[in-house]
Amino acid sequence: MRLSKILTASLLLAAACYKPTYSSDEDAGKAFRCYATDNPACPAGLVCCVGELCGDALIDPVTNGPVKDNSGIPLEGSCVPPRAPSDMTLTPTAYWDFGVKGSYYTGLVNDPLLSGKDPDTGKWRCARKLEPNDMPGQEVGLGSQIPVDPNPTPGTAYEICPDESAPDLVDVDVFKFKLPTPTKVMVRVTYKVSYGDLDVALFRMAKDDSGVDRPQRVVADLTAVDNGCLEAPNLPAPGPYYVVVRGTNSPEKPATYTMNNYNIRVYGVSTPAGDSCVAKKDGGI
Ligand SMILES: [Ca+2]
Ligand SMILES: [Ca+2]
Repeated sequence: MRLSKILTASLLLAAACYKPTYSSDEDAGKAFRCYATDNPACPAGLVCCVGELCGDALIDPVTNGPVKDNSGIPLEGSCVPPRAPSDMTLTPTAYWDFGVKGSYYTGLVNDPLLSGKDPDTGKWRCARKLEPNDMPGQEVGLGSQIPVDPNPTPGTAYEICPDESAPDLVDVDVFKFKLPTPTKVMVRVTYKVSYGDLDVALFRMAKDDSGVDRPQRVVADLTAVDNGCLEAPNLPAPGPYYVVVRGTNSPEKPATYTMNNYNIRVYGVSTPAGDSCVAKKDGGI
Protein backbone atom coordinates (compact mmCIF):
# COMPACT_ATOMS: atom_id res chain seq x y z
CA MET A 1 0.00 0.00 0.00
CA ARG A 2 2.67 2.38 1.09
CA LEU A 3 4.83 1.42 -1.88
CA SER A 4 1.98 2.05 -4.29
CA LYS A 5 1.45 5.51 -2.78
CA ILE A 6 5.08 6.32 -3.25
CA LEU A 7 4.89 5.04 -6.81
CA THR A 8 1.81 7.11 -7.50
CA ALA A 9 3.49 10.17 -6.01
CA SER A 10 6.57 9.57 -8.15
CA LEU A 11 4.48 9.17 -11.27
CA LEU A 12 2.59 12.38 -10.53
CA LEU A 13 5.87 14.14 -9.90
CA ALA A 14 7.28 12.78 -13.13
CA ALA A 15 4.18 13.93 -14.99
CA ALA A 16 4.39 17.39 -13.40
CA CYS A 17 8.05 17.72 -14.38
CA TYR A 18 7.50 16.53 -17.93
CA LYS A 19 8.11 19.70 -19.87
CA PRO A 20 10.08 18.76 -22.96
CA THR A 21 10.50 21.43 -25.58
CA TYR A 22 8.75 20.12 -28.61
CA SER A 23 6.87 21.13 -31.68
CA SER A 24 6.13 19.46 -34.98
CA ASP A 25 9.16 18.09 -36.79
CA GLU A 26 9.59 19.99 -40.06
CA ASP A 27 11.03 16.99 -41.86
CA ALA A 28 8.77 14.10 -40.88
CA GLY A 29 5.82 16.18 -39.73
CA LYS A 30 5.34 13.86 -36.79
CA ALA A 31 8.27 13.80 -34.37
CA PHE A 32 8.51 15.90 -31.20
CA ARG A 33 11.53 18.16 -30.85
CA CYS A 34 13.68 17.51 -27.82
CA TYR A 35 16.84 18.18 -25.87
CA ALA A 36 18.55 15.10 -24.43
CA THR A 37 19.05 16.99 -21.16
CA ASP A 38 15.28 17.32 -20.64
CA ASN A 39 14.04 14.71 -18.18
CA PRO A 40 12.41 12.89 -19.73
CA ALA A 41 13.52 14.12 -23.12
CA CYS A 42 10.82 12.24 -25.01
CA PRO A 43 7.54 10.40 -24.48
CA ALA A 44 7.90 6.78 -23.36
CA GLY A 45 9.34 4.46 -25.98
CA LEU A 46 11.07 7.23 -27.94
CA VAL A 47 14.62 8.50 -27.79
CA CYS A 48 16.03 11.96 -28.54
CA CYS A 49 18.29 11.89 -31.61
CA VAL A 50 20.12 14.48 -33.67
CA GLY A 51 21.26 12.78 -36.85
CA GLU A 52 23.42 9.90 -35.72
CA LEU A 53 23.68 11.03 -32.10
CA CYS A 54 21.07 9.72 -29.67
CA GLY A 55 20.29 9.89 -25.97
CA ASP A 56 23.34 10.21 -23.73
CA ALA A 57 25.53 10.93 -26.75
CA LEU A 58 23.84 14.37 -26.78
CA ILE A 59 24.91 15.10 -23.21
CA ASP A 60 28.37 16.60 -22.67
CA PRO A 61 30.18 14.23 -20.25
CA VAL A 62 32.19 17.12 -18.79
CA THR A 63 29.48 19.71 -18.16
CA ASN A 64 26.50 17.32 -18.03
CA GLY A 65 24.86 19.93 -20.22
CA PRO A 66 23.70 19.53 -23.80
CA VAL A 67 26.19 19.00 -26.60
CA LYS A 68 26.39 22.25 -28.55
CA ASP A 69 26.98 23.05 -32.18
CA ASN A 70 29.77 25.26 -33.49
CA SER A 71 27.80 28.40 -32.61
CA GLY A 72 27.39 27.29 -28.99
CA ILE A 73 23.70 26.47 -29.45
CA PRO A 74 22.50 23.23 -27.81
CA LEU A 75 21.66 20.57 -30.39
CA GLU A 76 17.90 20.14 -30.71
CA GLY A 77 16.76 16.66 -31.67
CA SER A 78 13.68 14.69 -32.65
CA CYS A 79 11.94 12.05 -30.55
CA VAL A 80 12.23 8.90 -32.66
CA PRO A 81 11.87 5.16 -32.08
CA PRO A 82 15.06 3.52 -30.80
CA ARG A 83 17.21 2.63 -33.72
CA ALA A 84 18.13 -0.87 -34.70
CA PRO A 85 20.19 -2.49 -33.44
CA SER A 86 19.88 -1.75 -29.74
CA ASP A 87 23.24 0.01 -29.54
CA MET A 88 22.17 3.68 -29.43
CA THR A 89 25.67 4.98 -29.94
CA LEU A 90 26.16 3.12 -33.22
CA THR A 91 26.38 5.67 -36.00
CA PRO A 92 24.94 5.09 -39.47
CA THR A 93 28.44 5.24 -40.94
CA ALA A 94 29.60 2.52 -38.56
CA TYR A 95 26.42 0.47 -39.05
CA TRP A 96 26.69 0.42 -42.84
CA ASP A 97 30.20 -0.92 -43.44
CA PHE A 98 31.19 0.15 -46.93
CA GLY A 99 34.65 -1.40 -46.74
CA VAL A 100 37.92 0.39 -47.41
CA LYS A 101 37.85 3.27 -49.83
CA GLY A 102 40.90 3.20 -52.05
CA SER A 103 40.60 6.32 -54.20
CA TYR A 104 39.75 9.92 -53.41
CA TYR A 105 38.78 12.86 -55.56
CA THR A 106 41.64 15.34 -55.84
CA GLY A 107 40.39 17.68 -58.56
CA LEU A 108 38.83 21.11 -58.34
CA VAL A 109 35.97 21.28 -55.86
CA ASN A 110 32.70 23.15 -56.37
CA ASP A 111 30.41 24.10 -53.50
CA PRO A 112 27.13 22.15 -53.80
CA LEU A 113 25.45 24.86 -51.64
CA LEU A 114 23.77 22.25 -49.46
CA SER A 115 24.65 23.56 -46.02
CA GLY A 116 24.25 26.93 -44.42
CA LYS A 117 21.40 29.31 -45.09
CA ASP A 118 20.44 30.83 -48.39
CA PRO A 119 21.26 34.53 -48.02
CA ASP A 120 18.18 35.50 -50.05
CA THR A 121 15.54 33.32 -48.40
CA GLY A 122 17.18 32.69 -45.01
CA LYS A 123 16.24 29.02 -45.34
CA TRP A 124 18.54 26.07 -44.60
CA ARG A 125 19.76 24.95 -48.00
CA CYS A 126 19.43 21.21 -47.42
CA ALA A 127 15.81 20.28 -48.10
CA ARG A 128 16.05 17.02 -46.05
CA LYS A 129 13.49 15.25 -48.22
CA LEU A 130 12.23 12.00 -46.60
CA GLU A 131 14.66 12.34 -43.67
CA PRO A 132 15.66 10.76 -41.41
CA ASN A 133 16.34 7.71 -43.53
CA ASP A 134 19.74 6.66 -42.24
CA MET A 135 18.93 3.37 -40.51
CA PRO A 136 16.67 0.30 -40.95
CA GLY A 137 13.12 1.28 -40.07
CA GLN A 138 13.62 4.79 -41.48
CA GLU A 139 14.50 3.83 -45.03
CA VAL A 140 12.84 5.02 -48.24
CA GLY A 141 10.73 2.07 -49.41
CA LEU A 142 11.12 1.01 -53.04
CA GLY A 143 8.56 -1.79 -52.72
CA SER A 144 8.58 -5.47 -53.59
CA GLN A 145 8.44 -5.05 -57.36
CA ILE A 146 11.30 -2.95 -58.67
CA PRO A 147 10.97 -2.17 -62.39
CA VAL A 148 12.58 -4.70 -64.75
CA ASP A 149 14.31 -3.48 -67.93
CA PRO A 150 12.79 0.01 -67.62
CA ASN A 151 13.42 2.73 -70.14
CA PRO A 152 16.32 4.87 -68.89
CA THR A 153 15.11 7.83 -66.84
CA PRO A 154 16.94 10.51 -64.87
CA GLY A 155 15.94 8.69 -61.68
CA THR A 156 14.68 10.17 -58.44
CA ALA A 157 16.47 13.20 -57.03
CA TYR A 158 17.82 13.25 -53.47
CA GLU A 159 20.51 15.10 -51.57
CA ILE A 160 23.25 14.03 -49.20
CA CYS A 161 23.44 16.90 -46.74
CA PRO A 162 23.05 17.54 -43.01
CA ASP A 163 20.17 18.75 -40.93
CA GLU A 164 20.34 22.32 -39.70
CA SER A 165 20.37 21.05 -36.11
CA ALA A 166 23.55 19.03 -36.73
CA PRO A 167 25.40 20.62 -39.65
CA ASP A 168 28.59 18.64 -39.08
CA LEU A 169 27.03 15.17 -39.01
CA VAL A 170 27.40 12.96 -42.06
CA ASP A 171 24.25 12.08 -43.98
CA VAL A 172 23.49 8.67 -45.44
CA ASP A 173 20.36 7.74 -47.39
CA VAL A 174 18.93 4.23 -47.18
CA PHE A 175 16.55 2.64 -49.70
CA LYS A 176 14.93 -0.77 -49.20
CA PHE A 177 13.53 -3.17 -51.73
CA LYS A 178 12.41 -6.80 -51.99
CA LEU A 179 12.35 -9.19 -54.92
CA PRO A 180 9.55 -11.56 -56.02
CA THR A 181 12.06 -13.83 -57.79
CA PRO A 182 15.88 -14.07 -58.03
CA THR A 183 16.91 -11.06 -60.09
CA LYS A 184 19.93 -9.32 -61.54
CA VAL A 185 19.74 -5.86 -59.96
CA MET A 186 21.31 -2.59 -61.08
CA VAL A 187 21.73 0.55 -59.00
CA ARG A 188 22.72 3.73 -60.78
CA VAL A 189 23.55 6.92 -58.91
CA THR A 190 24.20 10.04 -60.96
CA TYR A 191 26.18 12.98 -59.59
CA LYS A 192 29.07 15.27 -60.46
CA VAL A 193 32.10 14.30 -58.37
CA SER A 194 33.46 17.85 -58.46
CA TYR A 195 30.60 18.88 -56.15
CA GLY A 196 31.27 16.01 -53.74
CA ASP A 197 32.14 12.34 -54.09
CA LEU A 198 29.39 9.90 -53.09
CA ASP A 199 29.65 6.18 -52.30
CA VAL A 200 26.90 3.63 -52.89
CA ALA A 201 26.61 0.07 -51.60
CA LEU A 202 24.10 -2.76 -51.53
CA PHE A 203 23.50 -4.71 -48.33
CA ARG A 204 21.45 -7.67 -47.21
CA MET A 205 20.71 -8.58 -43.61
CA ALA A 206 22.39 -11.55 -41.96
CA LYS A 207 22.14 -12.80 -38.38
CA ASP A 208 25.22 -12.22 -36.25
CA ASP A 209 26.36 -14.57 -33.44
CA SER A 210 23.66 -13.21 -31.14
CA GLY A 211 20.91 -13.70 -33.71
CA VAL A 212 20.66 -9.97 -34.44
CA ASP A 213 20.26 -8.75 -38.01
CA ARG A 214 23.36 -6.97 -39.28
CA PRO A 215 24.01 -5.55 -42.72
CA GLN A 216 26.25 -7.66 -44.90
CA ARG A 217 27.74 -5.87 -47.88
CA VAL A 218 26.92 -7.45 -51.23
CA VAL A 219 28.68 -4.98 -53.52
CA ALA A 220 29.95 -1.40 -53.26
CA ASP A 221 31.14 1.37 -55.56
CA LEU A 222 33.72 3.50 -53.75
CA THR A 223 35.27 5.07 -56.83
CA ALA A 224 35.90 8.83 -56.87
CA VAL A 225 34.51 9.69 -60.29
CA ASP A 226 31.24 11.03 -61.70
CA ASN A 227 28.33 8.67 -60.94
CA GLY A 228 28.13 5.36 -59.12
CA CYS A 229 26.95 1.97 -60.32
CA LEU A 230 26.25 -1.39 -58.71
CA GLU A 231 25.57 -4.66 -60.46
CA ALA A 232 24.38 -7.69 -58.51
CA PRO A 233 24.16 -10.60 -60.95
CA ASN A 234 21.64 -12.86 -59.22
CA LEU A 235 20.13 -11.64 -55.96
CA PRO A 236 18.08 -14.31 -54.17
CA ALA A 237 14.42 -13.51 -53.44
CA PRO A 238 12.90 -12.07 -51.39
CA GLY A 239 15.49 -10.01 -49.50
CA PRO A 240 15.04 -7.40 -48.12
CA TYR A 241 17.96 -5.49 -49.62
CA TYR A 242 19.23 -2.06 -48.69
CA VAL A 243 20.85 0.44 -51.04
CA VAL A 244 22.85 3.02 -49.10
CA VAL A 245 24.28 6.29 -50.46
CA ARG A 246 26.70 8.28 -48.33
CA GLY A 247 28.99 11.28 -48.41
CA THR A 248 32.67 10.43 -48.17
CA ASN A 249 35.58 11.71 -46.13
CA SER A 250 39.27 11.58 -46.95
CA PRO A 251 42.47 10.72 -45.04
CA GLU A 252 43.35 14.44 -45.01
CA LYS A 253 39.97 15.51 -43.63
CA PRO A 254 38.57 12.51 -41.76
CA ALA A 255 35.85 14.54 -40.01
CA THR A 256 34.61 16.33 -43.14
CA TYR A 257 32.09 14.53 -45.30
CA THR A 258 31.05 15.46 -48.81
CA MET A 259 27.55 16.61 -49.74
CA ASN A 260 25.93 16.48 -53.12
CA ASN A 261 22.74 16.25 -55.12
CA TYR A 262 22.18 12.91 -56.83
CA ASN A 263 19.64 10.88 -58.72
CA ILE A 264 19.13 7.19 -58.11
CA ARG A 265 17.62 4.30 -60.06
CA VAL A 266 17.21 0.74 -58.77
CA TYR A 267 15.94 -1.80 -61.29
CA GLY A 268 16.07 -5.39 -62.42
CA VAL A 269 17.59 -6.81 -65.59
CA SER A 270 15.87 -9.78 -67.21
CA THR A 271 18.84 -11.16 -69.15
CA PRO A 272 22.31 -11.84 -67.71
CA ALA A 273 23.88 -10.16 -70.72
CA GLY A 274 21.68 -7.09 -70.34
CA ASP A 275 22.58 -3.83 -68.63
CA SER A 276 25.97 -3.64 -66.92
CA CYS A 277 28.18 -1.24 -64.98
CA VAL A 278 31.11 -2.19 -67.22
CA ALA A 279 33.88 -2.87 -64.74
CA LYS A 280 33.45 -0.04 -62.31
CA LYS A 281 33.26 -1.80 -59.01
CA ASP A 282 35.36 -1.41 -55.93
CA GLY A 283 35.18 -3.65 -52.88
CA GLY A 284 32.23 -5.85 -52.02
CA ILE A 285 32.11 -9.57 -51.54
CA1 LIG B 1 19.71 10.55 -44.86
CA1 LIG C 1 31.96 7.70 -55.65
